[in-house]
Amino acid sequence: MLKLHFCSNSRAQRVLWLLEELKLSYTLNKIKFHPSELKSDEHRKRHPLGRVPVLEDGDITLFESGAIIDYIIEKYDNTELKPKVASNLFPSYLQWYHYCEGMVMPPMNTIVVHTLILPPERRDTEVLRQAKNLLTKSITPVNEILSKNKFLIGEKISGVDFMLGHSLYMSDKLKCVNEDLVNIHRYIKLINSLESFKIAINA
Ligand SMILES: N[C@@H](CCC(=O)N[C@@H](CS)C(=O)NCC(=O)O)C(=O)O
Repeated sequence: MLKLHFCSNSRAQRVLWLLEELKLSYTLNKIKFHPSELKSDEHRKRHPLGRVPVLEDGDITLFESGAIIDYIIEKYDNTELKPKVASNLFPSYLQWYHYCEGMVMPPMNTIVVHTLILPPERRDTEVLRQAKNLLTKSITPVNEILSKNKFLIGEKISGVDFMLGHSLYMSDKLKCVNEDLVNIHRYIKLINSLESFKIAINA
C-alpha cells in the first residue's frame, strides 16, 4: 500500500495529483506545515531535513518530488505518462521535467522565504523583488511551448505536468504570472478543471 506524507499548499500536491490521476489506492498522512510536526523525530526518520513529500511503498521510503513522480510512473502507470526513449517527446520530457526544480523552484523558494517563513524584520524587499522577476522570467519560455501544446509537452497529460504544471499554478498564486502570459493562464484553467487536480489542491 502506498502512503503519502503530505502538507497542504506544498509540492506534495504534485504526488497526490498523480495518485488521483492514476486512481491508485493510497493512504494520506497529513502533516501540519509547522516545525513541531515537520521536524519531529518521527518525520526526520522519513526525510533527513524534515520535508514533504515523502512516499512509502511497502518497505521503500522515498523523498524528492521528482523522484517520487518518476517512481510512481515507472512502477504503476500503464497510460504512458512518460514517453518511451524512442519517442520524439522523450528529450523535451526530460528537459521540462527537470526545468521545474532546476529553474522555476529556486526563485519560488526565495519568495516563500521572504514572504512567509522569515519573521517580518528579516524579510528583504529587494531580494523579494529580484526573485519575483526571476520567477516570471523562468516561466516565460513555458508560455511559448504552451502556444503549441494543450498540455506541457503535447496533447496529453504527462509527468511534466505534475511537476512543472504544479509550479505554474503556484507561480500564479504568488502573482508572478503576468497578464501577457496568456497560454499559461489558459493552461492553469485547464488543470484547475481536472478532478484529480482539484482533490490534490483542496486536501
Ligand atoms: N526538492 C524537494 C523540496 C522539498 C521541500 O522543500 N518541500 C517543502 C514543501 S514544498 C518543505 O517540506 N518545507 C519544509 C521546510 O522547509 O521546513 C522536492 O522536490 O521534494
